[in-house]
Amino acid sequence: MVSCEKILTTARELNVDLIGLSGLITPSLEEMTHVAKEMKRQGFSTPLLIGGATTSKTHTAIKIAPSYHHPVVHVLDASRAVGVVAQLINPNIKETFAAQNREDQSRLVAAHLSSRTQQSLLPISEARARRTRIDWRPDDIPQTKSTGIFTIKNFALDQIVPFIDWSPFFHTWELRGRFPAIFEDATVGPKAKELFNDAQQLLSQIVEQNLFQAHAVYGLFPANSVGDDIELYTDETRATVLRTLHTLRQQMEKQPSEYNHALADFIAPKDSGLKDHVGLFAVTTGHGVDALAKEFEAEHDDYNSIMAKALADRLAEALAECLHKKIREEWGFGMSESLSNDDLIRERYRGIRPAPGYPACPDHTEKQLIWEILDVEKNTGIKLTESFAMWPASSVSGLYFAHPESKYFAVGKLGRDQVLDYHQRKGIDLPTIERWLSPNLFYDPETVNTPPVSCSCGSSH
Ligand code: B12
Repeated sequence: MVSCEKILTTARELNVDLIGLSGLITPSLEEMTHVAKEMKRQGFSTPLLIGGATTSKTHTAIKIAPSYHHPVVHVLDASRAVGVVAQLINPNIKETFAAQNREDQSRLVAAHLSSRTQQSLLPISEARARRTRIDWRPDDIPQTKSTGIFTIKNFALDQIVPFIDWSPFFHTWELRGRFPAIFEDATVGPKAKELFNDAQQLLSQIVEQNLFQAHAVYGLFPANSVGDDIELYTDETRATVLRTLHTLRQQMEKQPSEYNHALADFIAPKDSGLKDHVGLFAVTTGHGVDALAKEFEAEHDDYNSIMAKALADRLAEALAECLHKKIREEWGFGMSESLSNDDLIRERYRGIRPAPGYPACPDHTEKQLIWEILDVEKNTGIKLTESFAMWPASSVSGLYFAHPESKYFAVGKLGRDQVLDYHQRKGIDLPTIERWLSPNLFYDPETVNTPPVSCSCGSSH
């Protein structure tokens, strides 16, 4: 979320020893390569550290390190940064460390290339022939009470709290374990308890004083699938397409009894004649978080600043869960549910809630459609940045599917045949879509050596 220019200007001004980049979602990966290229162009020699949920040693070796001629080091865990930094700034050992890092990265590149030649993907036509087999029965297609767009401003925070999944809260603080069993852990138990108590105290203050504002917008739309796309209609006559969502299909080779899933498989096909629906949503609990975090920072209280942000993230996920429950009820099939909070956290309910960026729909640009259809910025104040991150950070957006057989899966690697087809379906030029899908591509767009395929967009690629 910080521009390359700002990072590099600040680094020069402060004459820093190292630059560290952190990437939460896929678009950050491309941005990191851009920063590395800029560092080379501007003649930097500062080592570059890479970390964050979406980064990996292999990606760093293949995509980022070749763009910069000084050490680029992937650090899995912030607690290991101290050891790495100590070696990178020690004049006696930094050369040896850098050489070892380069050697490790060459090995990773070689391993990656050889694993790619050993794997193969199904042609997209074959993967489509192996789409999820669903016996489309009218009884499995719930009819909704109401379709359209609904906005909830200032959702009561105390109603969201019971939906919090606390396990990821401990991960933020680098404590591994499931809540509440984590309290019994001999090593991390006492620390976890202390953190939890502090969190409860701050959370009560946030709820009582309404320090965060929670907003949500959601919509249920008449929808049918057409191939790998999902058409949303303006009304139940289904005569006019409102917008089309695009899904990506698994192309990995599987056992004959297994299917190659795409999310579109879970919506009734248009030619089935069944009147299916799909839900879209965006929620935030992030308004007010920066102000509170800054108050703590002004008092040099980093602990509570991080605590405030961690609580806001938990509330955002909890609001998505709470809204999902409400939508299952509006959709009819949720009325008979009697699930505990633990059942909700373990997703023991009918239907799924995939979000653009998650493994079942790795294309972050699909968020743009959600923004346009639900008028998300106007209705909730959540902005979509150029790299499709959401601001405030504590925000979640995604889709709701109701079919009992809908499930989560990972799309995995994509062949060029599917990407060519996808760029046409979305109407986004090929290099742009390849950039967004870069971590999922099974080929290197820069060195693609397959014969040009003539594409019905009019050009040959
Ligand atoms: C918490 C979380 C959230 C929270 C908070 C997000 C935020 N404000 O930061 C909420 C619920 C709001 C959220 C939302 C979303 N999320 Co989320 N989220 C996570 C989750 C579960 C944990 C991330 C986290 O905070 N971990 C704790 C911190 C401490 O760990 P960390 O970030 O990995 O950092 C550690 C190391 O990596 C390292 N490190 C990190 N940076 C750096 C930098 C340097 C220099 C160094 C040395 C080390 C270092 O040190 C840290 C401590 O060890 C991950 C899954 C996961 N298990 O990682 C998904 C995940 C990051 N989210 C994901 C996605 C897709 C999203 C959404 C786009 C979904 C959506 N459509 O709504 C949104 C995006 C939000 C936005 N603002 O744009 C995906 C990203 C996948 C991708 N390829 O893009 C993940 C990986 C889940 C998944 N498996 O698909 N998310």
